[in-house]
Amino acid sequence: MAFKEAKYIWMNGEFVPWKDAKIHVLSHVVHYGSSVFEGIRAYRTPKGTAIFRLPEHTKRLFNSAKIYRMQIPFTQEEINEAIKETIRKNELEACYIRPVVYRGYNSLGVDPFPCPVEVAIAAWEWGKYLGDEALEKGVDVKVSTWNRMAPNTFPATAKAGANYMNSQLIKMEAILDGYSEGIALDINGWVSEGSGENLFVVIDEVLYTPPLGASILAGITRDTVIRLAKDLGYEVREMLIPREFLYTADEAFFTGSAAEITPIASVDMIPVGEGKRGPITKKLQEKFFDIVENGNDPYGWLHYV
Ligand code: PPE
Repeated sequence: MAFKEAKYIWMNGEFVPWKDAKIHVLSHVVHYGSSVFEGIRAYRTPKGTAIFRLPEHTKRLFNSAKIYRMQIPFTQEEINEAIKETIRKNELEACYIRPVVYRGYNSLGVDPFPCPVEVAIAAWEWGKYLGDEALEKGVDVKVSTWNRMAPNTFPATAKAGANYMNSQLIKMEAILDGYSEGIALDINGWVSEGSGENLFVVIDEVLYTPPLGASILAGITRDTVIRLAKDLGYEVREMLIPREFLYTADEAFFTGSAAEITPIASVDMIPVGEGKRGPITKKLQEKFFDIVENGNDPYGWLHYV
């Protein structure tokens, strides 16, 4: 999906034209993967453009940076404001927002400390992550032959660029094998997550999702769905999920800022439930989209630009 380019990108406190938002090829990040980032959506609501759970995303960005000893030269409030300003400056309504913090240009060698920590914020219009029909029909996925990274190797709760080398292995294998997405197991064989999504299964009206200890990103959409499901009266269990639950579940779905709530129709060619979006998945989607698109937000999750 080629970019739908916007006009400006915020770089270290200033707006530069989209085409000029460049870094040197010898920047530390290019060689050693030294970046952390966020993926956030803004929605068009009757009361104007609103960013979904902005402070939570910015906080996670700062935590990711903290884990990697990157000192962000801005406050969280400044980044929140810069994100809003990026949307205004580009005159965007519904859009995807990508803040990235990276080690820039000074010298090479693994030691990152001599390289400056830089920040960029881009926003652009981005359609449905797993295809236009995915939200209604669901996607066909496979369990990846690649595992998610082991604990104490690449910290999974840091949203670091380098983690996405593992995600790319999962995603490329899935695509080349004819699937939309892959589900990775952790190194102990428990269900972990998709290449860019968290995962839930529904069995007998109970929702199950892997715990943070299963090498997952602490997804903000995951947190959102847990809250919505509980408020709808469903039980939610965060627990280690055996692979075979994917085959016997009544329903399964992915969550993510980009993927939103995407039903899983089949896993390894075995239909999940009836092989289409299930009723609880649909109910959760309706609740979610009523908040982000109609602005019915009792949770205070929308931040108007
Ligand atoms: N796990 C992974 C590995 C992941 O990348 C994401 C988001 C999630 C879980 C869900 O987290 P959250 O967005 O907070 O609910 N993936 C982002 C990047 C996707 C991409 O292709 O780039 C996203 O959804 O923005």
